[in-house]
Amino acid sequence: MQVGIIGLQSSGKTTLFNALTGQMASVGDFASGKEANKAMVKVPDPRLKRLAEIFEPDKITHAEVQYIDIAGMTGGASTEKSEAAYVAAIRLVDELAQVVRVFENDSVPHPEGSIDPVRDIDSANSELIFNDLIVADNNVNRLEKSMRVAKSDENKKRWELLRRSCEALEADTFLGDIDFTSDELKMLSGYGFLTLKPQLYILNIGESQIADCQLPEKLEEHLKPRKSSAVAICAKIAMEIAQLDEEDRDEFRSTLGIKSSALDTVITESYRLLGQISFLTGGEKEVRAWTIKKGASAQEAAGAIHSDFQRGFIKAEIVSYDELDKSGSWSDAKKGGKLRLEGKDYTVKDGDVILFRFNV
Ligand SMILES: Nc1nc2c(ncn2[C@@H]2O[C@H](COP(=O)(O)OP(=O)(O)OP(=O)(O)O)[C@@H](O)[C@H]2O)c(=O)[nH]1
Ligand SMILES: [Mg+2]
Repeated sequence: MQVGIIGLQSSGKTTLFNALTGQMASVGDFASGKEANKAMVKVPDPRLKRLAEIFEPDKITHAEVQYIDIAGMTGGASTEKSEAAYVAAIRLVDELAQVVRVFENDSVPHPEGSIDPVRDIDSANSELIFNDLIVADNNVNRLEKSMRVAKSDENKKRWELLRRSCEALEADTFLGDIDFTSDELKMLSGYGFLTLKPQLYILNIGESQIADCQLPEKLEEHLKPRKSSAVAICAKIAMEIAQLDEEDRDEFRSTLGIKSSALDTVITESYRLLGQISFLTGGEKEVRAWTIKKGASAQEAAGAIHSDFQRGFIKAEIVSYDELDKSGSWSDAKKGGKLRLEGKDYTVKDGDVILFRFNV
């Protein structure tokens, strides 16, 4: 899973990137046109630690998320080249995290001269809409050309769908706000539309706002489209905490009244927005968390591990994490009747610990 960190100039993107990844990419200097910062992050999951006590494996493998800090959305200060590279990079991600400046800091000038989160969200979102409109419009034109030579039902359907998308975008509507059918979504999936991606707004609040962060009502109502949600984080403090030794982090957080780490907050919300859940596997070799779409079947979950598991799927032995935790071992869970045998159509739940039986 890839999350692209976007937002206006000096909103705190790189600071947030460092907070999430523990890296020390340089912040503060105008970074437009530079290479994107990229890092893989282990998804925190306390269940793995407990599973390791139970299975005593050689290694523990966390699910991973890649964060990409993409410089370039600058409200006018970018070059055409950096703009193109920027858009190409964000078309590939699964989800957008838009950093919105709420913090006041006189030594960091705001490109528009004042702090106004609603205006900034509007401005960043219009860039997304504008870029999608170009793509939709170009493809409408291309289809019209090819339909002059050969008319096909498929092309006609596609043309109508893209026309409808253009109209929506022209009316400032995110494509994610339109009730497309699953067939239509499939047809649209190849274009990398930015406004179709789930978006997490990260309100970058100041140090003095941590304890009592009331988001302005206007902002709440503004947090659309539907496939979006928002969290408030002080990126600067979160970055400082991420640089501390692990054992000091919790203490520092509780002194400041911060409930959970920036990474926990962002990842939990990212998973929820994307409709992702984790299932777990355990054995002598490895204890591991895997990411799948909510609603995935046991057979699809098997495919997340290996295509052989999916093809040769026979059945899945499943115990919920909570039951396994209580039982203390796989065999005790079995003795206690907590182990279930499920077929390929079983819908996997978050925290299911699964042993796949397969035959290839
Ligand atoms: N006071 C305060 N300053 C912050 C906060 N977050 C970021 N800053 C400061 O704002 C400046 C810009 O932060 P960056 O993380 O470089 O912002 P950016 O969005 O990556 O900027 P560009 O890549 O240049 O577009 C830095 O000096 C940060 O220290 C915050 O929560 N509070
Ligand atoms: Mg930056």
